[in-house]
Amino acid sequence: MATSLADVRGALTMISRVPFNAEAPPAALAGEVTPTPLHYVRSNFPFPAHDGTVTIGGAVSNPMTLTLDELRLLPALERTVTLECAGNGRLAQTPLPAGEPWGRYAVSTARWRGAPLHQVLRRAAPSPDGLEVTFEGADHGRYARHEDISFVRSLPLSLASDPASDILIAYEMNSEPLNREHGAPFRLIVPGWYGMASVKWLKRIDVISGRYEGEFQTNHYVYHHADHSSEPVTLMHVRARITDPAPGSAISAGTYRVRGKAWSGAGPVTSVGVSITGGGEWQAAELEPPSGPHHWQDWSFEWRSATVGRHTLRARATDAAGHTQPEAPPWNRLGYGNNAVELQYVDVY
Ligand SMILES: Nc1nc2c(c(=O)[nH]1)N[C@H]1C(S)=C(S)[C@@H](COP(=O)(O)O)O[C@H]1N2
Ligand SMILES: [Mo]
Repeated sequence: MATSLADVRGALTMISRVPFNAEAPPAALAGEVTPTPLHYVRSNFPFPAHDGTVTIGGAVSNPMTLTLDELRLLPALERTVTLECAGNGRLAQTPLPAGEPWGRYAVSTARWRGAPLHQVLRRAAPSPDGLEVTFEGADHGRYARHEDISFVRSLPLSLASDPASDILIAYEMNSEPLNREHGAPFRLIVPGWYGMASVKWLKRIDVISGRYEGEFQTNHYVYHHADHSSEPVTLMHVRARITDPAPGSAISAGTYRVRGKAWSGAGPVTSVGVSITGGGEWQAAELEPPSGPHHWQDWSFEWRSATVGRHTLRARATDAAGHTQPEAPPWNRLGYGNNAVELQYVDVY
């Protein structure tokens, strides 16, 4: 079933109409994969026109322009990937930073199919002094102090040409041709990274021999910390979410199996702790092994003898890199990367 913009707008919570930004409903996190109409949408500019080709150039010895059909001729790779906007959770930061007022649902998971980026790059034959690769979307417009810029991001050439990074030029999402809001006819998918790296409506790929310093690389999508240090936004921070009981729900007294999701851009989640008291006391949840390298994991916790009254549930994940979640939202000027432990209170009857 193809999804029209009207369907999408009905299922999602609108953040802004033009450019179209919309948050997923809690149901987006219910299953292994988020149904396409429930997948959050983030765009910096109005949806663009696209001529159906992508050009690979810059410091390469074999520049080329490829159509969708030509991309489809390359061996296809399919990967299930959790995508989270770096601004997810911004509303919980204090003082509130500028930027789209995302609540907690700018996160979703989809099955992407496309051409492996490393194969496309290999055919173009990057020159030995190549350092980074820039990816340009067809979307553009007025932004910050710029009259008219397009959405461009870069990645290190070493990462872009590494088969193990699983970076795709994706043309299918959940077994259907990519739709307009998610980047038709094709987009980049960079597993493990916050969503800004996954450039939609991909139009140009250029190998460059220096560092890319465009607006969306060195001004936006940068952590400007309170101490004035800064660093680029890259991998998704480790995070757990309670999905059941749902926010604001009431349950009956007794035993209840609490369920949730957990994810991290830095390798699998290795443990999830649940607290039902506030103030600490983390008890180990049962964590499902990842069913793929790049998507969220299920966890559950047997909550015994829930007594009548209000209870405070929290979940905290730790990943393979040893990172865990902070208790308080980390503040930075543009409000990125908030992975603080979330509180969900539940009324028991
Ligand atoms: N061309 C283009 N690609 C883009 C963006 C954009 O504004 N323009 N936004 C990025 C951001 S910030 C995110 S979080 C993801 C969101 O992808 P989705 O809309 O498919 O969920 O797209 C990324 N790719
Ligand atoms: Mo984003």
